[in-house]
Amino acid sequence: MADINDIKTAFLQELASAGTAADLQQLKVKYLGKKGILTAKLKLLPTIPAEERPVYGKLMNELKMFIEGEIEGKESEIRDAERRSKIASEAIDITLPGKYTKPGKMHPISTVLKEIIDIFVSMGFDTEVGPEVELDYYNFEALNIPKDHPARDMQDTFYISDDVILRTHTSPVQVRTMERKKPPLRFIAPGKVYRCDADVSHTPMFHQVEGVVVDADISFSDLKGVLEIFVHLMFSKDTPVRFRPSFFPFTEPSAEVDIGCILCGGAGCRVCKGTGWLEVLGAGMVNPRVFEMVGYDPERYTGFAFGMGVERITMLKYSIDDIRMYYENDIRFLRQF
Ligand code: 2NL
Repeated sequence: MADINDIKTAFLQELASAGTAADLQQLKVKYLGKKGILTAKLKLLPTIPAEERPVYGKLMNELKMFIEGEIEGKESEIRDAERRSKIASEAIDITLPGKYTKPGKMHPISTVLKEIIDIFVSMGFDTEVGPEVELDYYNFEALNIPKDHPARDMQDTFYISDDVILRTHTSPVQVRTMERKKPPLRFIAPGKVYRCDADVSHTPMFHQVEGVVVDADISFSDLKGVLEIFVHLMFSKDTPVRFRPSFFPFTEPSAEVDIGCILCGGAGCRVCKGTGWLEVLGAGMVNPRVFEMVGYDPERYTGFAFGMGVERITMLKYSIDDIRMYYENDIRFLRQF
């Protein structure tokens, strides 16, 4: 009987110092295994006097169950501790501040270009695009721009070869589209254009939107109506608009479109150079020579066309006084819009 207590005491001591699952496994083998201490004791049962056997057997059984229970209890204790330490080591501090990624922004030119396109689309215009590297024919010849015109000078145009250039306006898109499609037509041609020029008011690449409407009986009053609506949607509906006579080889008659200065309200300031007016568009009735070049009958069709610089419109809308800021990609400039 004393044996049983000794075994129990020894077991409890060893259990107390067991710290890992492996330690427990060893204990299990040592006490309960086939060659374990309890098994060895049970094997001695037949040598015990018959009257003591049931009591001894019962105590041995209780000890076995006790050891099994203790080991199981310790096992789940170790499992819990392991789980807790795993969770603790993998813990994420959700109170740490995140890494801030500055969101991107639309470039002011893109914003205004989109606004211009949206306004014309709302008036039923389609959008057409074409090549930026263009034939002299589409950029000049078909637009009735004569060989000795200053725009054709090496000083003003980027030449790739004698007859290949970087387009200086988006008009060649209109010529190409008119060659492809028959009237009635109503579309704009937005895009990049190139001129050999660089100072406070010129960059070698800039953006234009040109538009054209062709049908039987299109008149100058159609031109005035559409461009007035454009100005009122682009700036504000009480912006004054005026048409001044002008000249372009591809339109006749031609006009410059001015709006009342949006900075001084017409009183006269530095931006409008004291005139109270700002030039925002060029326009006119399509020259019959252009219709002939694209194979339209000038007796049957008339049309109006217009063109504007996106950088200039953006400059006026956001009061930007140096056009070169657009393409320096200075984040302090871009972040303002
Ligand atoms: C301006 C003036 C203009 C056009 C562009 C055009 C195109 C064809 C036929 C006739 Cl295919 N005209 N375009 C007409 C008048 C003015 O642009 O100041 N642009 C920035």
